[in-house]
Amino acid sequence: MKHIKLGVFIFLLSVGTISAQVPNGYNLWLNYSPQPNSTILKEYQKVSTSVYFQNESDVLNVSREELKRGLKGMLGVDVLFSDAISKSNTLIIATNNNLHQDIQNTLETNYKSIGDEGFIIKSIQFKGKQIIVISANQDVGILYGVFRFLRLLQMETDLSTIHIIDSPKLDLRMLNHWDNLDRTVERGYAGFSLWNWQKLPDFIDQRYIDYARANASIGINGAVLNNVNASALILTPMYLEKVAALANVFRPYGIKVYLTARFSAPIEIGGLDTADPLNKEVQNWWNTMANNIYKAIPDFGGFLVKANSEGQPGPQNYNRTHVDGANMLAKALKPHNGVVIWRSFVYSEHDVTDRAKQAYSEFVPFDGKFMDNVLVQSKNGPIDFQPREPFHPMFGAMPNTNLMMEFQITQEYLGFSTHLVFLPKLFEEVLKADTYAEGKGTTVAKVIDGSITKPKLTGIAGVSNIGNDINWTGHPFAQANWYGFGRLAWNPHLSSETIAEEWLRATYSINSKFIEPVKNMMLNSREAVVNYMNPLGLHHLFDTNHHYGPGPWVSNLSRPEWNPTYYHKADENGIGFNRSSTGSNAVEQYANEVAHVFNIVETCPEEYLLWFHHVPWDYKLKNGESLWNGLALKYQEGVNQVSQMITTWNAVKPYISEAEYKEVDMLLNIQLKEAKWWKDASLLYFQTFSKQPFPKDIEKPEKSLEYYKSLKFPFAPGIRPHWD
Ligand code: GCW
Repeated sequence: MKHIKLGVFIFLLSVGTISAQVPNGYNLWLNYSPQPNSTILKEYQKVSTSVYFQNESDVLNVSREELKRGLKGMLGVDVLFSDAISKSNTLIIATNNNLHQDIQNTLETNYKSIGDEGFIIKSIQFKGKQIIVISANQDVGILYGVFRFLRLLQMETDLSTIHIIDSPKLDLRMLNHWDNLDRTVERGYAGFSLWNWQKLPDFIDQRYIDYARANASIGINGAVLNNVNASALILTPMYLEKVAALANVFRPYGIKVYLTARFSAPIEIGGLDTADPLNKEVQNWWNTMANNIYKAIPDFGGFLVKANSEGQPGPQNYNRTHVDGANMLAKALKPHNGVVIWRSFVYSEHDVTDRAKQAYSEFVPFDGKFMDNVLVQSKNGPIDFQPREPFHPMFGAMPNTNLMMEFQITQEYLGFSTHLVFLPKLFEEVLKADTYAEGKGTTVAKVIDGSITKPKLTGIAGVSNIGNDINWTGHPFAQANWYGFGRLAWNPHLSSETIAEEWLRATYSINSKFIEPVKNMMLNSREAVVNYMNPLGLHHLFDTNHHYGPGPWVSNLSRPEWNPTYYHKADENGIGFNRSSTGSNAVEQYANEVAHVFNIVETCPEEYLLWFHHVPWDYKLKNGESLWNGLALKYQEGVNQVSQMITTWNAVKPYISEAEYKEVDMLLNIQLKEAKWWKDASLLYFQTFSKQPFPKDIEKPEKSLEYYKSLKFPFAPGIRPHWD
């Protein structure tokens, strides 16, 4: 954020000047700040003296423009492009069929292994001198190769012996926008939707292009434009024309558009009186719909569907199954190579057992029944994007299905865009979890990247945290969550530490005195939010509907599983949801090795203790504390961790601008206030059951339980406001 294009967006009207002090953040991790080290600078400048860049498609054009922009920013050079490969070239960028045979031979690359989207970056000897070649099978591989090359410069990588062969591990790497047609964003905390439907298709906002650049830079190749709680109107000709305009913008960046399909659309916009998937007219209606969409958008990605979930229509309305519904749409898309992404996020108020078991119970029996252009998209955990959940037992349990991961990048349950929480830490924890489905080492990452069961299609989706705030994500550090999601979508085996380091260098500063402490702060931030909101496996204690702040006392909602009391089950004996074999037996949905560990209170990892067990208040934790004291201390630890984040941020003040410092400092102080609110409200409430005093290290609550219960937020962001 240091080297912003001043004056583009920010007018300080009151003083009539443009301030260099205002952090903008618009450029994300694509700042391309000048390289300060003169030795490195010279080295890099040498490499970019004469560049051959194959130039015959839109994809290659935007890649070339990006290279120009990056080298200008970082090295201060206007790149000299040559028309043909020649002796003078220092950098050659071309697909394999455009490379001389002798260069191909020197590259010694197995082009087959990198597929359509992979690339190679290699330093070779060519006509007696050392040059760098970026090559790929397809233009989109060049696009990704160029972005990687620019990142290598941002990371100050030594290029003299560079040899990178890389390709994405997953086929579909998608953002899911929960954006409504009125531009509100469900669970969005960074302003309104980017998509200006009213001005589309004729007005192309520069932000659409910069959005596509940012996504391409991390390898995201699909965007679902609208909310899974869908309006059928998006499928009408007027909107499809607008969608096509966005698809045209995104195409050169390797990004396909997808839409959510409301299952009842044949009734709502098609004039039919049913949406029964086995009805011929309904099937024809969807076939015609698909034909029309592909006429307007030849590379349309497909449909994402939320069906029979939280009141959305679906095949079960007609006594049909998820398979009937998904396969009907899949048949319509199949001739066009489109896919159906069918969500497994289902639960019913009529199932009295345990919400955590329902997706598995409904979907696993259908393993092998979905068409091969259907992907089943499952959330990372069995409840709903909580600060911590054990991995979803569906991972590993559907070996004959294209099973894809859904993470939430927007912080519905992790402090909105006010709290600094580095989510790649959470994503990594899930991806590294061992399902034992095919024996030890069957991590979730290996399940979704297809390396074990070899599904036809693999994928991952992140619910976007992007809005029209100048810095895109509200909190400047929330950009790291978009970035990190993309990096893990490309390679789910990456470490969160690598991602934090990359992002910090590209975004803020390459000074290690800044990076080291701030990186640690980021890496610890996820545990902090778990501690001050939902420690020891507690979950879903959020206030009703908007999910802003604590509401563990809420018990009056119409559906039992919407009430926090359903999840914590606190009483005079103890607290926690018994999902062991003596309770709901949700543990049995995991492979034996995992189930066994979760099932026994002594072996269950303490971070999942109250997820799987109802535990007495005087139960002894591993650190010797009673459950009550230990729980209280965890809440306090979370608050202390936020104080520590503030201390860290103060210490790195010399390495950033005053405005950059101030922006995050203010946010961290709100986070501290809200962390205390969570601690005080939760502990005062749980104390009514434990009936025990707080241990001595607990800071005294600032207000009474009644006060916390009385708080109301009808205009909290992320929902359509209303007075209850
Ligand atoms: O987390 C819940 C949210 C809903 C969301 C739903 C889902 C889009 O509270 O706002 O609806 O999950 O994932 O479908």
